[in-house]
Amino acid sequence: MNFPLAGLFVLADDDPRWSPDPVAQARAACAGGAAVVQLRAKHATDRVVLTWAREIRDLTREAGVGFFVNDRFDLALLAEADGVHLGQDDLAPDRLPAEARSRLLVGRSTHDEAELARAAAEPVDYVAFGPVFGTASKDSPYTQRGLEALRSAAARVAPKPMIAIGGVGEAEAGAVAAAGAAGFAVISAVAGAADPQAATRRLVEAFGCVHASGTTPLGGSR
Ligand code: 3NM
Repeated sequence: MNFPLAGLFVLADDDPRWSPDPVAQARAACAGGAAVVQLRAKHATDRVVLTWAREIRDLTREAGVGFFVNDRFDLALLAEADGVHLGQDDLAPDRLPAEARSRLLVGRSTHDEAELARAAAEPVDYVAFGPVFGTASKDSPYTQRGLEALRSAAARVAPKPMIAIGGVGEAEAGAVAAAGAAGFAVISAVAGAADPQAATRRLVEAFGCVHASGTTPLGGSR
């Protein structure tokens, strides 16, 4: 597996508000040129999540797209995902068992200065920061952080890649790239789009245009 920890991360989300299910979201993301798909399942049973994860593993592998499972290293291992994305309420990255640490890349969510400082020192491969523009897709206690906070967050965790999250759409992608994010993660901009594949492609283009003209995204591969 070789993919950048940069560019567009599409969260395949199981909230019932979305009409495509997570596997359909992931399929559209792959066809539209996403770098990474993250399965974010907050509603389904483990058994269903593992079935989705295995299907998404197959189609991301086929497309050369990275695959992360949110929150759960055990399901990530069982599905042979590339990585696990850990929120602040999940296990701390240094508590993962050795097998998970050797087989999985690790992403970490952050929302404030203290979490950024910890994440910079943690054994993680990329850091997400948000909500940059606020979000309606998650019950978040945090106010919108804004582009200046994103810029200093990216500098704070460098050389780890910074992934912006929260309210990022086609109109915001260029500004997020200009603020120094290596990539960005979305739910509603793809899951809520009339045509998720076309929306993915437009997001990739909107972000890539800025990087092509200047900054190089920090990337990782394994
Ligand atoms: N995490 P949308 S915001 C899953 O700030 C998630 O940590 C966030 O969805 C954070 O692209 C968020 O629809 C939801 O705003 C992102």
